[in-house]
Amino acid sequence: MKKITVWLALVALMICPLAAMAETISVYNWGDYIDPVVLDMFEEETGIEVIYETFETNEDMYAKIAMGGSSYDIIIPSDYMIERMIQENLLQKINWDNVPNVKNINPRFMAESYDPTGEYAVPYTWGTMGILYNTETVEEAPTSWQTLMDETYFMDMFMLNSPRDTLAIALVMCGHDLNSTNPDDLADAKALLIEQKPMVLAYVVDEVKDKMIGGEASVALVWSGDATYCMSENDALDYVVPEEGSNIFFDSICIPANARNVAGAEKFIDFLCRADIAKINYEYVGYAIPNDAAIELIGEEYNASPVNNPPQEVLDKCQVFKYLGDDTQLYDQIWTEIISEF
Ligand code: SPD
Repeated sequence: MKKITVWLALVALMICPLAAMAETISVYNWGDYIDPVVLDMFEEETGIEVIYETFETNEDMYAKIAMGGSSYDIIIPSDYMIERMIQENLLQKINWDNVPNVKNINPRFMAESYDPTGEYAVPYTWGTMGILYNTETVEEAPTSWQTLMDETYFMDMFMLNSPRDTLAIALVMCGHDLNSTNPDDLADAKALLIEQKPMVLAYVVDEVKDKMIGGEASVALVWSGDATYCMSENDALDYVVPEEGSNIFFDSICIPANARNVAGAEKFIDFLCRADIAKINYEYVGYAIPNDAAIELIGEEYNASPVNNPPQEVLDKCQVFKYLGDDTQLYDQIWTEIISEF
């Protein structure tokens, strides 16, 4: 018995320091934005353990990183937030020598306006904002954002609990630019969202999917990838980008300036850019991807999706969000007032 105890103690001593030294990377991503199988495969292939956390909006993610108390090796922000984080030195340049699979990314997605030199961000997904609607309860397919002000859908609609997105659509509904920083435009958008608020069942992010699939409301403001997922689960659901135009977004993989395991982060980015992995991930996440090699593997099924392949005339009416500098505070303040208004 004594011998066994000594052996166990020796084995524990040998294992513990090794466990303490095990390589890890910490990943901070949107909810429902990676196939868990992909994380398992990465851990198995590389021996690097992934510590995974999620956020719901760019603003939540930014607040956590800018506060400085936490360190992540990988984050996946959207365009305007990448622009902000580059300006505030919160991101580091990527060493492309360590990410050979970046060759799979279509060059037209690289060096977008938010990362003009193409040094900080690896495009991961892209999409539009639009209206997801239930064809069983919505008589005519919506064509305008004004559907979201239609009293027919009183307490029968969901809006995004995301300041930049929801305010942008309110700006468009008021006939203003979705990147406007004019206080009068924003006052119009605020008034419209306050008028709309009694009709809104809830301001939600990822929860919108189960709720719309379950038929809890007729219409919802959603991102296209979530619409794709919902439509695959409930045949009665359809998606439209209204005729007034919308936002087109690009979510990209970045390495924060204070990352602890840059080499591990680069391996992870390279893994995500691999065609077979990007295909697996696309099939789970549902968002349009910039990875040409993966799209080729997916085949016809990819091009068949009108949600992820909007016609050029729709894309022509969509704009990318810009970082708005100090005016961002005005957005935050207005959003807080809308959400707390009774
Ligand atoms: N389930 C999370 C989806 C994340 C989509 N990002 C959208 C960014 C819009 N600015």
